[in-house]
Amino acid sequence: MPSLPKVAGVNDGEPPEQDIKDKQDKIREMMKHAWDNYRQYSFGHNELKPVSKKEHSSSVFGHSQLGATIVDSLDTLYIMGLHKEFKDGQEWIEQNLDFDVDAKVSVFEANIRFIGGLLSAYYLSGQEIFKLKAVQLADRLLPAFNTPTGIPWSMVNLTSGEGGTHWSSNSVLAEFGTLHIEFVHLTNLTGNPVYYQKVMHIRKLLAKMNRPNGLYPNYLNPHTGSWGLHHTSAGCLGDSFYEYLLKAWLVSDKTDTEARKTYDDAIEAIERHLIRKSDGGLTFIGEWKNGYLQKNMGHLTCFAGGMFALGANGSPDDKAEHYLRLGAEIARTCHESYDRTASKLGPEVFRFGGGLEATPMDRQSHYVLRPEAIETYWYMWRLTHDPKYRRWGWEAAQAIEKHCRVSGGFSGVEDVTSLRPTHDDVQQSFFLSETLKYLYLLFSSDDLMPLESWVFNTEAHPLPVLRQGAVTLAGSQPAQR
Ligand code: DMJ
Repeated sequence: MPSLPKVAGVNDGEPPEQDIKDKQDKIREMMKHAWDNYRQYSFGHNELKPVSKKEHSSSVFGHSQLGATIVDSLDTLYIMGLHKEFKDGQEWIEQNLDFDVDAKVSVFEANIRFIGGLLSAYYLSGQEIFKLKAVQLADRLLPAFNTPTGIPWSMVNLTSGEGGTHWSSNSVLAEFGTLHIEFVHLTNLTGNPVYYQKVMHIRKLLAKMNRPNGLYPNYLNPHTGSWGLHHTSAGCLGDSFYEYLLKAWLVSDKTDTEARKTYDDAIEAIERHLIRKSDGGLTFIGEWKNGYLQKNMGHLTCFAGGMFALGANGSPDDKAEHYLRLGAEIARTCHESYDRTASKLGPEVFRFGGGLEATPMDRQSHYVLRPEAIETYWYMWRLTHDPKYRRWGWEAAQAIEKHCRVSGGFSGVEDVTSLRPTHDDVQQSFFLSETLKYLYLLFSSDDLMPLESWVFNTEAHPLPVLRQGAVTLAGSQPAQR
């Protein structure tokens, strides 16, 4: 891995070991506070309302009660050594988790939170129940792929198998493009080729399609197989599609070179059309709409700093240094989006141009406990050991503690520009699965979940690298349609 040039004073002055340990302990305590309150007020429901102290669920889970926070939290609890809490979660799953519910759920969310969470808990703990439940759920998602193109519906009813989309007739790139690493693992674990065939079919279909300006639009019609609006994003609606191209290569022990090539081509086009430098020198990733670049960057897009850095090693034409630097620049921009607000929390969307520099966008100044900036700090820390990433992560942790902590858990806030922001009364399950896990790992040594051995899915659930690729996949062919 290439290293960034050292700037005097930047890589010096790392805090003593005890200080790092204290920070890690503090993050574990935050996890316990989030979990204990969920346990007390909402156990078995999907999420918690930490101010009202009662259950919460969002439309992505349909009208189900599937314990999303339990499944999303298991591996974080395990990694943090919170074994009693892990056991409690495991018992709930053994006794209550039943996917035979008449509810239309998001295929993407079911995959990244539930299948990812269960597989990760299985690999960490070795408990068969998690594998069993992951396979049960995957089999209930399979009817979503019964479309004329094989591009899955966004939503599927877990009992009837009836499919549907969220709001238009299209499926979403970041949704049908974020199934690969979990599905490859499912085939590898079960020997059943069907999961692998489904995701390889999506890949093959995309490879045949025309890409306007080399870009992948965010919407694809699962009936006709044509693109919807020519909007491209490395954030909302696009993000984890790109992430999973890279991670498909990583999880295959770098044998899936087709995935790597597709990733390299995709980010080359993203860089050409979507990435710019602001007047003040901040590198940002905008949104491409019908040939125009909108100079807005979403909090979701902040994950891309980590992705560029993670993909640096193995990039073509000796561009490793370039991508590591690009990752560092995105990390800096996202840090600025936090640092320039009164609360020191980052807004949902921030703007550039016309004198604006990472300025919260109107009506988009909320913070919903998202992980992406911290995720990028963690990857940058692991890949460069520049102590500023630990500093930035700690700043974010302190701001979360100050503005989001309530007696009943942690809540998102309505306006990061306020010194006393109003709470939105939702403790998102990804706060426990991602935000706190990445913070904890930021203050751990590199041998806890080493990047050479684990690939984190887009919900921060670690899956092991399949050494020499997926051996049981050798005879698998793309699905016949
Ligand atoms: C998570 O559910 C996943 O990271 C997903 O890919 C997009 N964003 C949320 C958290 O912000």
